[in-house]
Amino acid sequence: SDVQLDVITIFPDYLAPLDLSLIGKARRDGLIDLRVHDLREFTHDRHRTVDDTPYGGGAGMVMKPQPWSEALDHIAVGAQSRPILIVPAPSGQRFDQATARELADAAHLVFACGRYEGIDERVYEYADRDYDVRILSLGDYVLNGGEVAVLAMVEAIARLIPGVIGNAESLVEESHEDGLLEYPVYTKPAQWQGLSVPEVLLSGDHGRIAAWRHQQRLERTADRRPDLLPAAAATQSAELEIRL
Ligand code: 6GU
Repeated sequence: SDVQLDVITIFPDYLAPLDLSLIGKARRDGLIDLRVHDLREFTHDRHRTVDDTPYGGGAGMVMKPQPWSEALDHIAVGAQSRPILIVPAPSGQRFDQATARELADAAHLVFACGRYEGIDERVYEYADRDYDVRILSLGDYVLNGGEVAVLAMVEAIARLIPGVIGNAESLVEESHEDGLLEYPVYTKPAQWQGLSVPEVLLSGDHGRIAAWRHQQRLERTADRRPDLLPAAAATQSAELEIRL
């Protein structure tokens, strides 16, 4: 695999969790080459300025284009293939499991973390020369900057890269892979605090268990995420057609 991931940020410490757990292990094993770049290293003034006031007025500050162009050039020189530039922003297209799957197949992803009111719009046009640019949003709420969104996106993408997760089987039975939410799970003891594990799970009848779990997934999805049901139904009829 050996995928290259670069993150450009003014808060490199925000990305420290990427040293931990499965992603940290994948980096140490050489499956993922992840580098975090401090945008301020690409400034040239004494105060290492990355922002300025917006033309046309308005609230807040805008990220200056110059440090961004130099950081993007630094990463693009000698890139083995045309990288994808991901800019996390609430104004972007939705990042979902299908997006994660698509991006997990890429050889080189670069994440540009914006802060303040955003990045000077010309940076997107400039980046078009060397990058496939994607503006992506986690959902309809506002974070202070792209860093936390990058943590979520990198985790969603990296765990789909072959070798990063030991048990590849655990990937297929998950929420959002076939459009339905997961079934409820239980472990020992069978009785706890006066609460029982559903009898069917103790029956040893694998056919009944599979049917029960599928029914639970349908009920749970209808209850919590009814918006997912049309797409899930489409996936199920497509799977049925393949089997026929
Ligand atoms: Cl991807 N970035 C930021 N800054 N805020 C967000 C977001 C992304 N997704 C939802 N809110």
